Amino acid sequence: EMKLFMRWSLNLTTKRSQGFRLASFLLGLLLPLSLAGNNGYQLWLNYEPLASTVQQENYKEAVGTIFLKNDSPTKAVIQKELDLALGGMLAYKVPFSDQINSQCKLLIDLADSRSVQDRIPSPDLEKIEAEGFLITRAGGRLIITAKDELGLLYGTFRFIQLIQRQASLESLLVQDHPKIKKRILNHWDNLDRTVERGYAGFSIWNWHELPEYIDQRYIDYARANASIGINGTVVTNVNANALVFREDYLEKAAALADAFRPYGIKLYLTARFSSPIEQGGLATADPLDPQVQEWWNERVKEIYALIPDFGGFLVKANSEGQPGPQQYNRTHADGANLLAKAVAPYGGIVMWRAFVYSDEEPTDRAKQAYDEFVPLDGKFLPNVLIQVKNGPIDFQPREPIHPLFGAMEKTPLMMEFQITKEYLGQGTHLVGLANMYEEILQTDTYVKGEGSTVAKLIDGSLFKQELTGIAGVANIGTALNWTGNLFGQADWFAFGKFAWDSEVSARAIFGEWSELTWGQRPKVLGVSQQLLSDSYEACVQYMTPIGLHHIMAAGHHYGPGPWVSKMSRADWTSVYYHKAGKAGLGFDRTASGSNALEQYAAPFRQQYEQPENCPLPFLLWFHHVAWDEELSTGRTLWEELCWQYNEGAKKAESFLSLWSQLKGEIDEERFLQVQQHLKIQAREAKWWRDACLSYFQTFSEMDFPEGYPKPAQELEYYQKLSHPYAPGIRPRW
Ligand code: GCW
Repeated sequence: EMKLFMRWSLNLTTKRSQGFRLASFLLGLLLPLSLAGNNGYQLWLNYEPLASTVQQENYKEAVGTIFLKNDSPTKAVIQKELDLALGGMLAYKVPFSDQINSQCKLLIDLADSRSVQDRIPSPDLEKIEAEGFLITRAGGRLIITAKDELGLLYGTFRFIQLIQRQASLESLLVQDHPKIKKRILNHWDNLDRTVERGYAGFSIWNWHELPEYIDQRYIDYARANASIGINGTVVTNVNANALVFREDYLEKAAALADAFRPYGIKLYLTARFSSPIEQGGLATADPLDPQVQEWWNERVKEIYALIPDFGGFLVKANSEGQPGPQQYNRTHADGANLLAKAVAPYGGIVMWRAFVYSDEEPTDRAKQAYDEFVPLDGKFLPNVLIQVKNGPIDFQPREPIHPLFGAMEKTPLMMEFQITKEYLGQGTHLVGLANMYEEILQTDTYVKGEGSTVAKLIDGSLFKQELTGIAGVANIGTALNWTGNLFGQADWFAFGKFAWDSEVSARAIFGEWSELTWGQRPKVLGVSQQLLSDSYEACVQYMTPIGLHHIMAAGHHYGPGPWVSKMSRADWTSVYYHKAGKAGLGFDRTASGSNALEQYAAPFRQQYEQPENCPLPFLLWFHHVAWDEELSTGRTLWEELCWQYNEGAKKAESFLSLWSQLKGEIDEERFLQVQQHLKIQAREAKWWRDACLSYFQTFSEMDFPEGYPKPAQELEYYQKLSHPYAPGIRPRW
């Protein structure tokens, strides 16, 4: 009911009247927006002057003097942000007042204050939720109110965004709140400033100069995150370093936490499970050992003395060589509860990752996390969340949902998405990830009947869970524009939007990001949105169509490597996953194969069980299919593979021409950033196509169908390419 009301009121209020649109369009022609330099540093907080002075005047009048009692750090940043935003967009040095006078047209105050209670009926105020806000009009004034300061900050950012998008402020009514409690970025940042799977330069955390030197980046990072509702950050890599628990490093972490606090962003750290040995000099890290427990309790006490609102720990244990409780014959629950117990008195949480698989285990890697964790359901303390990657393997371009979603009714599961594009073109490809997030979130697990979507599981509504969370592995670095690839900003933005509301649509996000980033330029908006909407599918097509997965080059994961067959463990090779042979291609995960499918609910299973009915995007994920088998498209598997790879490569090419139309329409700097990357993307898409088709052809032994270009080089050429310094891997690898 609430939702309906919200949707309706948003529609009503952000819709611009025809006249208003026409006027701004005409004015836009007369006064072209400044095409001055813009390196992308401002992100979507792009407060460049509005094109029309008439509009500027209208907004100035609507705002007047702002009533705001600047009596807390968060209110101080609210004032600062408004000053910056309105100063930029309206060229207006906005006056603030801590008394309501006749000039005050915008009131910003908490819902329990007189100023608000006198003006808004209490039933309306009661409906406001934690961290949520109400923007409304009463007695000729605009009011932004909330039950907590964070809600006020979020409401203010929303208000600023309405002006950025040039929405009408008449009859304004927006009521909103986040549906997920812990909305967290995960930085895979090492203390030496390298970033694992980072493609945007080095880590923005300058540990060496902390705690004294507070880089403006930390503040701008906090602003950007708060503007989309992110309320937590794990600043260290899950492949963790125990050094962070040394006193000097904790002081550095505390300085970051201080910088983030006014923006409502809590700091979290990764906990290396063997820290009691490495930092504490103990002989063991056994979770049931009293000395080990004591060591953690002491660390936690020390941390909270420095960071009173410390969020808690994120842990990768017994996974890819990381230490963990299983070394001591203890379970993941024993490990998680050790830390959970330590932080519980302070309100902290533990996010324990389910990304585990063992090379000693003969079963399909896709099944292992489920096998490991489902028996532990009910054994975790209430402040533990299990953090689960969206799919069962590892952030592949496309994966079905992880079978753990819906399988642990007594344990809150957190979604882990990757924002950095380790397997989706890394720094150079434009891929609108919101489509992938949406696909995953809207997938039905069927565990409580039809409509049991992942979105509903994650926001706690499916199993009526109180503690809810979502994490995104950040794509942020020291690059001038933060994300290296400028459109990577849209992925960061999208993550925040889904974290706020897991039911939002990718389409809406693309529109919103584009408007906030480029301003009201219809042609630019059209191109930006089209690129964002079409690029995910294109990338899947030129990398891993029809359900292929894990066929990238080894180690750095840059580029194709379907031939990878010799690694220290079989489940790191490509051949383990595609199983190409003379008979066909694909991984049989039905009852005749690994039966990974059995881990899903029956109605889910039924969709994929029969190769004839299995949706094409997941065919080779679940089935081994003969090369000459005719598919639902009327093409044989081999023809379909050729078709998909060529489609993808063609689309990548078309992205470049589409974008090139914008020359002169936006600032040269951002235009070139995007154009140059799109050139690389188009070339790399062909590389993927040619390398993969040449390789698979050695098994299909079939000719390329009529009309497709032959690979530019022999297979051997692609196999020999080497990129020893491709970014994103830790030096010690
Ligand atoms: O995607 C893989 C990456 C590793 C990463 C691991 C994980 C942090 O290749 O670099 O390690 O997943 O998620 O733990």
